[in-house]
Amino acid sequence: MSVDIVKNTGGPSDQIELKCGNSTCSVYLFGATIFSWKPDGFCEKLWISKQSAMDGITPVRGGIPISFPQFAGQGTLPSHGLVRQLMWEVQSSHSTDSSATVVLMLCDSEATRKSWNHSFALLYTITLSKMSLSVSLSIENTNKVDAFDFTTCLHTYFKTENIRNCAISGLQNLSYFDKCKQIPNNIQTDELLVIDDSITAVDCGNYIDRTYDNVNDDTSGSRCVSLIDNNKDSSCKLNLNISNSFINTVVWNPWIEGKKGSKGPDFDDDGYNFMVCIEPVVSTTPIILKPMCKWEGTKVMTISKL
Ligand code: TA6
Repeated sequence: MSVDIVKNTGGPSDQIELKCGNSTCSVYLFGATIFSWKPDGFCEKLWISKQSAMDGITPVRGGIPISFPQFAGQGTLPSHGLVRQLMWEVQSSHSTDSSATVVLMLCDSEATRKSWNHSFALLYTITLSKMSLSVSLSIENTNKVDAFDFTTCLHTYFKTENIRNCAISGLQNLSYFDKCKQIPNNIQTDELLVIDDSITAVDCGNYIDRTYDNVNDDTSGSRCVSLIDNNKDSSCKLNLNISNSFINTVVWNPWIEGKKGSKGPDFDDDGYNFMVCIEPVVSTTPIILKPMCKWEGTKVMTISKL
């Protein structure tokens, strides 16, 4: 198993290559954005827009960008906060017989304090095993006096051959805020969420943008949401084990109009066919982090054949 740093890649930054047997995972230091995950025997599992600027300034459109200290437009900062467009550093790396791990780090700087005047240290631990990819975000308030609050997200874009042939399980009976229609307190009655042409786009143009409230399973400390991909070439089941510290799950697909043309110049016009975002999020109730305290959220993605 190995962890390599590849310099001058032509992408937005140097990148980290994790290898575990025939499974691979690639990460840009820019935004600590994981942009490729190819588990042994499967095709690429993360979607990247062909229009993504990759200029080291604009957040990568696809993969797994990180939102912090603000989820989406819930505040005065740019959409999804500050850290998906900053350069992270490698803090450490190691490998064992069955996994390869890199820990990336980002602390506050003069630039971040100009927009958000707080002290923080983020550690992002990425571990590739043969059939799984684990990501863990630790957020520390490094100020000895002041608390801060934050929202956050691991904005995961999954790739599929055709979204119409996919289903998402693990959301039944959960309440959700419908961000497209701005309607709170909906309940998902269906066991499976299928994203297809049967629901027409609503006014805001987004087809589906739901923020689910999770029901904590106190016995295990986590919950499972699954993406079942019934396509021929991308066929698989992806189990997402998400720690309860992420109090929300977001499902997003902009569909035809949501990110077309000037609404999303870095989003392929036909991209909605090939992606869905399933995101562990803290959105509805910000976390208040006391001085010198830490918060941690983890997602383990495990793949299997259908
Ligand atoms: O997580 C879903 C969401 O907040 C959507 O509302 C949508 O706007 C999306 O993220 C993308 O945001 P971005 O700032 O990357 O265009």
